[in-house]
Amino acid sequence: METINNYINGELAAPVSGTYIDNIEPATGQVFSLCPDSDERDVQLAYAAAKQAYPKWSNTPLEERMMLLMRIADGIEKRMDEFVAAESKDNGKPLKLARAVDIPRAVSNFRFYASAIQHFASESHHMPGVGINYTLRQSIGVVGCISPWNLPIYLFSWKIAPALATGNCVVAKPSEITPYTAYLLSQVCMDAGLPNGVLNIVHGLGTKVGQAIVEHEGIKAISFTGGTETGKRIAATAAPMFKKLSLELGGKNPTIIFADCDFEATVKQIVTASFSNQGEICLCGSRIFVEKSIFEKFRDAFVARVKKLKVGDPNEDETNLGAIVSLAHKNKILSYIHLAKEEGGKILCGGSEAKLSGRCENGYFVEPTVIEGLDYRCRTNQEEIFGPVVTLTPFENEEEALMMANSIKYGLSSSVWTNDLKRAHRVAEKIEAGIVWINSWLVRDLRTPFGGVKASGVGREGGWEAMRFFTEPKNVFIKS
Ligand code: TXE
Repeated sequence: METINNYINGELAAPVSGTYIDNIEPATGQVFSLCPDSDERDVQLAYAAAKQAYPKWSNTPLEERMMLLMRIADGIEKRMDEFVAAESKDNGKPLKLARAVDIPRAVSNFRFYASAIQHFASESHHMPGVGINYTLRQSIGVVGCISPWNLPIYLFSWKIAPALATGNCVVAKPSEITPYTAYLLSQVCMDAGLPNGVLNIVHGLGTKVGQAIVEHEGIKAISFTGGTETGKRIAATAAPMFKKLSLELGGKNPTIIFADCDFEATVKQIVTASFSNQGEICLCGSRIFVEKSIFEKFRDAFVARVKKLKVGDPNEDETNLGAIVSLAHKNKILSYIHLAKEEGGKILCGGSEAKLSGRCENGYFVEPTVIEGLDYRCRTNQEEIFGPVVTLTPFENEEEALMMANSIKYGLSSSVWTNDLKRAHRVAEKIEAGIVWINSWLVRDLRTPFGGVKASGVGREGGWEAMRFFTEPKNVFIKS
């Protein structure tokens, strides 16, 4: 069985404890590799290596940093098949999704920030007759990057790439549930010639490794993506230590469909927006609000399409939904379907786990589930399920749609479907979310700010936002 190792000071290393956690393939329920069960001792080694590497790395010419990040991107691309297979095996997502989305986006994360550092500018403010202020944007030092299991290498690289580009050294922790592609990344970094200690990857549990990173006095900034409860815990630890924090947390995103939408195209895209990656994307739309005049027509067309989705072996081409990431998460999703029934919801399709045969007979699969008849205030409609479960709710008019959409503690993303341009702008302005897609979903422009409001987090990733997060502004005034 393959054993994953930490990547510390440029080398692969066993955890100090010598113990490992089973890494399970969710499609089969079988252990396929072992993940280090690291602890604060490994974090300390990683920190020491990062601290030592920092003076040189932060003074490395931008062009050299750029070349190294480009080489990492090339290295992932060269091993595309391996990354795709590992991402799918670790997470349960269809192989074709990992090939179309996760791995290409990880490659472009490195390329984007490699190029961005060449163009990152800082401001100057002239005070006529008095002097000039200019702002230095300097790297922070050693920073921590902690990422989740739903888009493993894609989100991991989205943090690491801007942190390294801006001259920081990194102690990073991928999710213990999906560690494999981060392990492949450490091999790619070694091949690319990334100097020792610049990036360190410590595998293990959130409560041990994650907590140790957050608590470490020398780690000055934390970029985290994961659950809202974990985010709260991290903030409670890091805020009194005055660490810089970027928290990308959960979502319960509204999809608002007006009667004047392009009906067929909308139905098709909403199926994708609801069930991609088994609904395990923080940006998936899980509360679908439909204008009353087309509610029945939409419901029937939507459910007919959802019923055609195939839950299957992630390795098969015709599979639309693969496995749920873990047994615990599958049980959590099923418990919410149970709750929806108790709350008076009517299951229009799905509603239980999917039983597969052969290789996947012990895997964790859930049918895509559509529920109607629930009050927008009930728990099913207010709490993050993070699986292939959506609710349908009719609305009378724009005001009601907005009221229901905003009636929630989360505010990550949203989508609005209409051909009325004025209404699209109006609704986009009033919706309480960090991202609004109009007649589209999951379109990514790496230059734009990404993140949520309310319980969906603080801070932004993407583009210049991430470059600003990973640098400290220092104003210098020169008297004229
Ligand atoms: O995530 P965790 P979990 C949501 C989703 C899911 C719920 C819980 O609703 O059901 O969160 O998922 C590390 N200090 N999202 O429990 O625990 C952990 O090891 C520092 C939304 O699996 O938040 C992992 O690397 N780190 C989300 C990372 O945090 C800690 C994606 C995320 O795991 C830690 C995933 C601690 N005390 C789940 N405890 C999104 N926004 O995309 C854990 N970790």
